[in-house]
Amino acid sequence: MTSRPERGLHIGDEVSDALERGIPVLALESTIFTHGLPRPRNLVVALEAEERVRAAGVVPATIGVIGGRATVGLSPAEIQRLSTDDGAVKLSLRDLPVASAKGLSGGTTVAATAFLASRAGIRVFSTGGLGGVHREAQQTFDESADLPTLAALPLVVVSAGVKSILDIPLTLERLETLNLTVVGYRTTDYPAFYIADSGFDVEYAAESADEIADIAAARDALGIVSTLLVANPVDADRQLPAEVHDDVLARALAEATERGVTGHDTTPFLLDFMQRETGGRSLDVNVEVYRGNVALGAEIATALAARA
Ligand code: PSU
Ligand code: MN
Repeated sequence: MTSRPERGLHIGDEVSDALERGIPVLALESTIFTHGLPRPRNLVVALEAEERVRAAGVVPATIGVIGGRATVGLSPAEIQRLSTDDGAVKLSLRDLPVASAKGLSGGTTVAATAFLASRAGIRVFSTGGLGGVHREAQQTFDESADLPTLAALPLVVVSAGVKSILDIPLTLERLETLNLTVVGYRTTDYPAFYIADSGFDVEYAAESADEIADIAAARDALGIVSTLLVANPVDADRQLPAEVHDDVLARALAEATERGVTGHDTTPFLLDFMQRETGGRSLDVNVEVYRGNVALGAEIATALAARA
């Protein structure tokens, strides 16, 4: 028999050992560095995130697909390989079977990462911004698979809300429909990734990682299977200035329409445009936001592991 690519989930040794021993683990996605951030900063950011997690006494599990193998806990060499691979594809949940059978490599979106993390038994996942409902979704039906996927998984996911490239009020409506619990971290202002306050509110704030762990534990005790979303805003003094943000966003949206960008290309296109047109300023904010989410995710993973 010829050898076939590995079909199931591969869990790295360090992650599998940590899960067995009850050491906290934090999942991290890979689309952020295959399709969200430009080279060479993408690799720096991905490796730095892992370092930060480790410094907090938590084991990082960066998730992605290498040569068809869905991997929970990529090695630094695998992260490097993915971050420089021109053939790396953007893999949402529905793409995983094809990637696996065809031996493709790629970055996993929030939806795919969350699914694989959950299959491995990981409970906390930090990302930058979630996918959500795109502007004009009333016509295009473009709503990220992140939302329904997270609605069916028992995770805690830390993000800085959704980017203002999306329709934020429509996204908040869908979070409600899908039974996704949302808490702001020390605020009820819902953040819009580059900016601390989108102008829209959530109902509840949580004041600490411990309180977030309490809410997750209460959810589990009630038998509710749905992700707890933690919206963690960037510090107001580090956000993208409002004038810069509004100007570049308007131009990004116009350019996407003009070029007819649709479907899964939309998010990477808009992010890339924002980065180029702000001369890297939005990139600095992006990195800052991600650092904050990784740090909070590590604290939550620790708080949850302490009560197991
Ligand atoms: N939002 C960001 N940065 C990103 C993404 C979203 O601010 O890099 C990525 C995430 O991996 C997310 C995916 O899961 O884009 C959503 O893509 P889509 O809208 O095609 O579902
Ligand atoms: Mn989409």
